[in-house]
Amino acid sequence: MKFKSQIKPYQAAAGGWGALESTTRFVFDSKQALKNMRNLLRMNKAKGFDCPGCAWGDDNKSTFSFCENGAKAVTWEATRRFVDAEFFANHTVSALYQQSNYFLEYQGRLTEPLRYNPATDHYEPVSWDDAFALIAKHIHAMDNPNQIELYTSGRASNEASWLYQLFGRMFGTNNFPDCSNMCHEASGSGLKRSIGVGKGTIHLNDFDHADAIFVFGQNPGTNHPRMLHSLRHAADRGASIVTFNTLRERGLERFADPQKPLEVVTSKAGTISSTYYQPKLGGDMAAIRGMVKALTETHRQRIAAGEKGLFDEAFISANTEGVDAYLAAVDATEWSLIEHQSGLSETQLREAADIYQRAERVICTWAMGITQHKHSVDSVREIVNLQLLFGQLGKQGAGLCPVRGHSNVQGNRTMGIDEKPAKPFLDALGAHFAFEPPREHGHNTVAALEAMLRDEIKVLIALGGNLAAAAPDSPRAEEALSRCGLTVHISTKLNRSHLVPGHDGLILPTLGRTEQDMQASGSQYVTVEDSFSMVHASEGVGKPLAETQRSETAIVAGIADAVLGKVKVDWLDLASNYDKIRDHIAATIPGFADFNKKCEQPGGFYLGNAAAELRFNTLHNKAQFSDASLPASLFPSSVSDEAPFTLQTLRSHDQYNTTIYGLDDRYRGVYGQREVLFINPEDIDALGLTAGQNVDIETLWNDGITRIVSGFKLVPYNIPRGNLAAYYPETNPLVPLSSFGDISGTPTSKSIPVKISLSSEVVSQRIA
Ligand SMILES: Nc1nc2c(c(=O)[nH]1)N[C@H]1C(S)=C(S)[C@@H](COP(=O)(O)OP(=O)(O)OC[C@H]3O[C@@H](n4cnc5c(=O)[nH]c(N)nc54)[C@H](O)[C@@H]3O)O[C@H]1N2
Ligand SMILES: Nc1nc2c(c(=O)[nH]1)N[C@H]1C(S)=C(S)[C@@H](COP(=O)(O)OP(=O)(O)OC[C@H]3O[C@@H](n4cnc5c(=O)[nH]c(N)nc54)[C@H](O)[C@@H]3O)O[C@H]1N2
Ligand SMILES: [Mo]
Repeated sequence: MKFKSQIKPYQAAAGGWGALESTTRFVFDSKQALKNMRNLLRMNKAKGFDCPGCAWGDDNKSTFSFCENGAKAVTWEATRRFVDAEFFANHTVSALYQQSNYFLEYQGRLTEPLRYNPATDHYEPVSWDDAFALIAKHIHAMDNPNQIELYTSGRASNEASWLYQLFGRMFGTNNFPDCSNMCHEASGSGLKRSIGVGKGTIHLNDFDHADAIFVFGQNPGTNHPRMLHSLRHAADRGASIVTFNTLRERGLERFADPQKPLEVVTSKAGTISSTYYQPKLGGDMAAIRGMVKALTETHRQRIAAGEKGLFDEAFISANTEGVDAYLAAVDATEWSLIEHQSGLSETQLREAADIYQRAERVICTWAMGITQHKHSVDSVREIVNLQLLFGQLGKQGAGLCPVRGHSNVQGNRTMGIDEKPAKPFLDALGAHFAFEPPREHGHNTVAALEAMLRDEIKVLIALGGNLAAAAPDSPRAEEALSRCGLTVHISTKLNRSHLVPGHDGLILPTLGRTEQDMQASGSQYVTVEDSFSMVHASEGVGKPLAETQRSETAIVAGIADAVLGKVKVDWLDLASNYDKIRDHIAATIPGFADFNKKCEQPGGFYLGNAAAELRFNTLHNKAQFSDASLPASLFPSSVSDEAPFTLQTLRSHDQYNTTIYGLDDRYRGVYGQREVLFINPEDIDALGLTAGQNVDIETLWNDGITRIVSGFKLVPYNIPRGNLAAYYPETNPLVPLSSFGDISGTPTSKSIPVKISLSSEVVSQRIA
C-alpha cells in the first residue's frame, strides 16, 4: 500500500463536511456498504447494537446517531475480509511480526481457532474442543491459582466479563489486569477516595443545564465525537466551555454539526471553547490549585467585608471533611510554583477562576491528559476539591465526569473485573455460589507484566485487546508475553500480541458486538454501561462471517467448563441463554435487581450513583477534601528531572488505540504518516534543527536500559515549549514499565522524560 505523506494545517471546523465525507468514504469503500449503512442507522437505538466506538452516552435526539469514528469502528469490524488457515500457512509468525499493526488488522477477521506450532513457526487450525482441553491441561499443571493472568479489554460485554471474573475467582485468583489499569484507573481511585464511588456523577442531560463546562486533558473531536454535540448545544445556549489542553485541538475550537446540513454547507461552525488554556504536561493540578488560591482570596475578602463568601459553606459543612487542611495546603502553595508547574500565568488562572465562580452550575470532564501522569490521583482529587468548595454535586447541571474510553470499560468494573475487589462484592459472590473467593489482591497490568518477566506466570488469557502493543515498554511487554507457558487471545482481528506467543499459544476467534449471537435458546443480546452509568441492551444484527467464530460469552464458558467442570456452575447452560447469566448478576451486583426485565426499557436503565445524591461511602460518610501538595517532580526518577523535554503519547484521528484505520490525523494536518513529533517551532530553532527533519527520541530513565525510537519527523505545532507529542503505540517503547502513577499504577504515558537528536541514518518510515 502506498500513502502520500504531507503536513497541511487543517482550517475547517471539526465535524463538518470533512467528517461526513470521510465517514461515507469509509462506509462506501467497503464491499459491505449497504449492510454497514443499515448497521449504522441502528446503532445506539433501543434495538440494535451499542456503538463499539466509545463510552459516551446516547441522547436519542439525533436521527443520525453515529459519528465519523463510530462509523469507522463498525465498518472495521463488519469487513468481509478474513484470515484463515491458508493465510497462516503462507506466513510464518516471524514474517508477520515484521508487518505493521495497520497491516495485521487490515487482513480481516479471524475465523477459526488457531494453535501456535513452534516447530514450524506457523499458527495452525485446532478444534474448539482441543483448544479448551489444551487450556485446561496448562491450568491444571499450575502450582497455584495466581500463576494465571486474566486480562480484559473494555469492549467485553457485562455478561462475558461477569462470567470471566466468576471463573477466575472460583479457580482462586484476583489476577484481573485490564485496560482500565492503563486508562482511567486514577479516576476510579481518586473519586473513590474523595466521594466514595469511582464513577462520574452526572447524567448526559446535565450538559443541557450547566452554566460552565471545564474540559481537562481530553480530545473529544477524535475520541468522543458525540460529546461535541453536548458541548456545542451548551455553547449555543451561552454556557462557558473552558478547555485546558496542552495542544490546540481543532475539535475543541470549532464544530459544525454533521446532522445540520445547512450548517455544514454554509460553514456556520459553532465555537466550542470560550476560553482555551494550554497548560504544560502534568500542569493541571497546579492550574486548579492556582484557581482555588485566587478564589480563596476573594472568598476571604468578601467575608472580611461582611459579605457572603464565595464558597458554599452550607454544603461544605453538611457534606465534607478536611476543608481546613486543604485550604492550608493551598495557602502553602506559592504562585511561583503554580506558574512554573502549570505553565500558565497568575493572570490566566485568575481569569479561569472568575469564569468558574460566576457559573451557578459547573461540570468538570477529563480523560487521559489527567490520568496518565505520576500524580494523576492527586490531580483528579484536586478537581473534586474545587467542585466540593462550590457544592457542585447533587444538583442538576453540575458534577464530575471522567469520560471513559472503551465502550464497556465502566461495565467491566461494575461486573467485578477488578484486581482489588471490594469485600461486599466478594461476600455476595461467595454466598450466592457457596464458595470462598480469594481475598488477596491480584495483579494490575504493570504487575502482571513484571510477574511474567520473572517467569511466575504460566497462563495468560486475554479477553480482547492487544496487551503487547498497548502496554508500556514494548520490547519488555513482548518478552513478558513470550515467557508465559500458554497465551490465549480471544480476538476479532490479528494483532501484535498474537505474534509473541508463549511456549504454547492460542488465538480464539470471536464475534463482535455488531454481529448476531445465536445460542441454543436463540438469538442473544448483551448489555453494556456507558460513562453515565446507563446500562442498556446491545443486539448484533450482522450475519457472522464463519460458523467457527464463537461469542465471547460462549468462549469463556467453554474455558471454565474445561477447567472447572460443572461442580458449582453449569457454565455451558449459562452460555446457552444469557438471561440466566443476568439472573446471577442481579443476585450478586447491587443495582441489577430485575435485570432481565429492565433491559426492555428503551434507552436502558440508570444504575444510580450515591455521591450524586450526596451519600458518601467514605470515612464518616463525608466527601473528603484531599490536601496533597503539588508534586515535587513529575517523574519518579531524579535522572529524568534533567530531561530537556516531556513527551506525551496520544491518539490520531484514524486510530482506535492499537487499531490503526488509516494514516491521517486530519484535524492536526498530518496525512499519510504516523511517525511524527509535534514540537514548538521555537524549540526547533533552539535545537538548530528545521521542520521536517527526522529525529531520534530517547527516554531518560534510571535503570540503564536504552529506550529509543528513530526517524520521527519534526512537525511545528502550537504546544508549550519543552513539551512534545507523538502517537501511541509507536512510542510505547519509550514508556518505562517502572514509571507509573502513584496509587493508580497507570503507566505515565503523558509525561515521558526525553531528549531528541537528529537521526543519524535515514530510517525507512515503518507504518504503525
Ligand atoms: N476514535 C477513537 N476513539 C477513542 C479511542 C481511540 O483510540 N480512537 N480510544 C478510547 C479510549 S480507550 C480512551 S481512554 C479515550 C481517550 O481519549 P483522550 O483522553 O481524548 O485521548 P488521547 O488521544 O490520549 O488525548 C489526550 C488529550 O489530552 C491532552 N493532554 C495530554 N496531556 C495533558 C496534560 O497534562 N494536561 C492537559 N490539560 N491536557 C493534556 C492531549 O493534548 C490530548 O488532547 O478515547 C476512547 N475513544
Ligand atoms: N503510550 C500509550 N499507551 C497506552 C495509551 C496511551 O494513551 N499511550 N492508552 C492506554 C489506554 S487508555 C487503553 S484503554 C489501552 C488499550 O488497550 P487494549 O484494550 O488492550 O487495546 P486495543 O487496541 O483497544 O485492542 C484492540 C484489539 O482488540 C480486539 N478486539 C476488538 N474488538 C473486539 C471484541 O469485540 N471482542 C474481543 N474479544 N476482541 C476485540 C482486536 O483483536 C484488536 O486487535 O492502551 C493503553 N496504552
Ligand atoms: Mo482507555
